[in-house]
Amino acid sequence: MKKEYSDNLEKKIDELKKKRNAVILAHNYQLPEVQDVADFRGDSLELSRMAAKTDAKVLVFCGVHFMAETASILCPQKLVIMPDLFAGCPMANMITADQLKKLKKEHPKAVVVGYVNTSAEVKAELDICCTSTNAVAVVNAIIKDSAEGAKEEIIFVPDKYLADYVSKQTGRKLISWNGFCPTHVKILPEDIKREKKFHPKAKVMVHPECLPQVVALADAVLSTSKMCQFARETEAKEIIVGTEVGLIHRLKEDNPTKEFYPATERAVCPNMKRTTQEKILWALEELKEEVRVPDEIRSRARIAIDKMLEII
Ligand code: CIZ
Ligand code: SF4
Repeated sequence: MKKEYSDNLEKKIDELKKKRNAVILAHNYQLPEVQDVADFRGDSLELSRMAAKTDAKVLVFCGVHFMAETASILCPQKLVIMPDLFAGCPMANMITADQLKKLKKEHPKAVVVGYVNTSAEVKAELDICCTSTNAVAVVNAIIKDSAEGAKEEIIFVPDKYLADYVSKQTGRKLISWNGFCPTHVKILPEDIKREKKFHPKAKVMVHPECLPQVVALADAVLSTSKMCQFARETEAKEIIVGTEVGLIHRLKEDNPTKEFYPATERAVCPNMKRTTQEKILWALEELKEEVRVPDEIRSRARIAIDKMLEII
C-alpha cells in the first residue's frame, strides 16, 4: 500500500519535472525517498557543478540553504528552488559576515579561507572558498603562493574541527573560529571502538567535521564524495561510516556486495531530513521557494568560489 502511494507520487514528480524543465539535485545526506527521485546526487560541490552544467531552467535543490545559495551564485540565470526553505545548516549560521569582518580587521594581512558551509554574505568576505574534498589542497596552494612563505597568516572559518584537520595535514597554524557541526560531533571515539570490535575486518572512514579524537581512529578521513570513491575502490568488504547516516543508502546501492555500518545511528542532520517527496511535488507545482542571492553579494562570493575551482 505504502509503495503504491510512493510510486504514484514519484510518477507525479517525474511528470511535473518534465513539464517545468526542472532537475532535482539531492545531497548525499538526503532521505532515501528523496535520493530515489533525484536526477543527480552528490556533495555540495558536485551538485553545484551539475547545476551549472545542466540545460534545465529550474533546479530543485534538496539539501540545506547554503547549498542552494551556492547553486544560485554559480547559475543566476536559473530558478533555484528549495522544497523546504527552513532547511538551514547550524554550522553555517555560527558565523555572520559582521563577525568575519571583525576577525579580518584583527588580522589584516591574513588570507581568508571559508568552508562552503557558510552563507553567501560570508562567502562575499572570503578570499577563497573550500569544501571538505579540497580544503587541504586549497591551504597548500595558499602556502605555496604566499610571498612571505611561512609568515603569512591564514584565517579558516567556521569549522574548528575541519581547521584542526587541515592544520595537521598542512603543518600550518590556522586562525580558526568556534564553529562545528552538531551532527558530526555526535560521533564519539567509543562508537568507532565499539564498531571496530563488532567488525574487526572493517575499514573506518570518517568525515573531517568529526572530533579530532574520532579522526585519530580512522583509516581514511574523507568528504562524502571521496567516501563514495573509497568505498568503490577499497578491497575491504566491510566499512564503518563516520558521517551523517543518509550516505549509507547511496553506499549500499552503489556497492551491493559490501557491508556498511554507521558509526552511530545518532548522526542524523534534522535539517537534511526536512525535504520529502511531498514537498518536492509542491515545490514543482508552485515553483517555490526561490533562493536567489542579490547581485552585489553574488558577484563577490563568486570570486571566492571561482578561485577554489581554479585549484581543483
Ligand atoms: O560539501 C558537502 O557536501 C558537505 C557539507 C559534506 C560532504 O563532505 O559532502
Ligand atoms: Fe550542516 Fe552538519 Fe547538517 Fe552538514 S550535517 S548540513 S554541516 S549541520
